[in-house]
Amino acid sequence: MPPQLHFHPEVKTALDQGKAVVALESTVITHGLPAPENIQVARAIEAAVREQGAVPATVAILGGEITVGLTPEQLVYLGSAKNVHKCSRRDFPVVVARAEDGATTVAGTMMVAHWAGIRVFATGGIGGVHRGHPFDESADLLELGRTPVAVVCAGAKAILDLPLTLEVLETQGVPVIGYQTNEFPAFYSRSSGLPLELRVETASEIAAILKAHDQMGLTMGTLITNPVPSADEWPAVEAQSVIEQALRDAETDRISGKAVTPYLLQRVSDLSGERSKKANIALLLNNARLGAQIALALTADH
Ligand code: PSU
Ligand code: MN
Repeated sequence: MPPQLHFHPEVKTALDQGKAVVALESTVITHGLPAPENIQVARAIEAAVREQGAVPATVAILGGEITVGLTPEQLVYLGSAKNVHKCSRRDFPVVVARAEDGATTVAGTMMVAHWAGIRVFATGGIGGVHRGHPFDESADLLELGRTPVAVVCAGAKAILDLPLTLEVLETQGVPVIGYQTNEFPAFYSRSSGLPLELRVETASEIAAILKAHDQMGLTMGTLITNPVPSADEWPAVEAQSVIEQALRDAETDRISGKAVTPYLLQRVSDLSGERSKKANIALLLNNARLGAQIALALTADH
């Protein structure tokens, strides 16, 4: 375990006692949702984990310390601070050495969850392969190939190339599980038209798959895809034109590197307002609940 890892006492106790803990990311707070609502949403996600009987562990880097489980004050600080680095795998050494602040992406949060001994992580959407830029492939996909953490998400946003994203996950050896769905969900909408091979109905079936995974000593991650609840869905046909506009704007503004995803998220949010926000918040809470149920199912026979 790296010496820079620091635990919230509640998380530390829960882990020592073998209780259910769910890791949560922080880039969605700093770069994925508009302030000041981002802080309320982050709190609601933690509350959704607690309601199921598990302990939330939001991950971030604060003054160079890798922090597992934030206090309410730390969460407010992170959600309102400027110049918080978006931290994927390659950003960790720099932000830690310079004692700066960082929000962890899916890749970054998986790394920390694994160090901390947290098996389940809930988020909104993973990064993927960018449309029209097949070499712009999120580090999330490679982390899923190398780090044994289960990631609960609502699929990936249609700003991405979803068929290529699924191909990379296959190449990386990552099981992609549909929770009560036959299709890869497209974040705002329940369906992408892309079939999944693997469907499960319950959290305990997922826990059984994770236990078998660990018994074999396998080192890759697992992707659990949980469609947005129907009542909060933003149908793909409606999202389509907004997404295309956001992609054109990114080309015009010559956005590149780690700025691409936050730029597209911001544009989609600006162009669609409440419609996308409602789906975004609903799916985050829905994933937090499922993540907690899986973490609880994993501890069931302890
Ligand atoms: N997709 C979303 N919301 C998000 C992200 C992705 O719908 O907040 C964030 C996550 O933290 C994800 C990161 O890990 O963006 C991916 O960034 P990139 O494509 O640069 O790897
Ligand atoms: Mn990229």
